[in-house]
Amino acid sequence: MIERHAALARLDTLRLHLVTDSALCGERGLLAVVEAAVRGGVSCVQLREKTLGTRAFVERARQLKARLQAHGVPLIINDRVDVALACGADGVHVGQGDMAPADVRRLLPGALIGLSIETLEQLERAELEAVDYYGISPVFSTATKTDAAAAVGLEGLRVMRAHTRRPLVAIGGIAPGNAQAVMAAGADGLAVVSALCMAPDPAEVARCFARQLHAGLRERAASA
Ligand code: TZP
Ligand code: MG
Repeated sequence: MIERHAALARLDTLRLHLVTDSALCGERGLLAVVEAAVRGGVSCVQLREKTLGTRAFVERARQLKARLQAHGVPLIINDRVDVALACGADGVHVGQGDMAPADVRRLLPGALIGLSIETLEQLERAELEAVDYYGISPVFSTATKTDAAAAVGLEGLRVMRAHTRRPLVAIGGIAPGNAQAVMAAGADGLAVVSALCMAPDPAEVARCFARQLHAGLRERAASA
């Protein structure tokens, strides 16, 4: 029973990720966008910095960790286990070419570990690894990640759902208009970059995502 409660708590955490892109946040800055998105219901934040030097990355991660801790929202670091260790992050998200999940687990035994999955073969291999959730990537085409793989679409997501019991977090082209369909197709959570970072009102857009996401979960439960 305790394990089931832990699993449910983890699902709540994974529901709505804000994945950051500081350039897309514009002049108001990353922290203001994060604060607003958290007010609107974002359940975790993944700090993704592709160009920042290591020292600046750690400083930003520490700052963000302090803000998020005050709201009880976990911080996940994209790619960089060293940065996660330095700032005391709650998790790490790695891609297929990053540190292997088993090594991340050795370095950060208690961390939430996410792994990007682009194909069914990758998913089948990952089932043997110590991973907490899969980032299904990309579900739709996106201009935000220029080297993203081919989009798997809703059908690809359904196929992946049928192959694993692990939580699936959909990323790539996720917007309020498709959030319900993505959840109904089998996602357990949504990870969003541009629709939140570029939103004039990130709190309102996060609320909208939360409504659509729960509608998708109800739709899935009704058809089960
Ligand atoms: N990984 C796969 S797609 C993507 C990442 C980081 C970018 C998603 O950005 P957006 O703006 O939500 O489509
Ligand atoms: Mg990566």
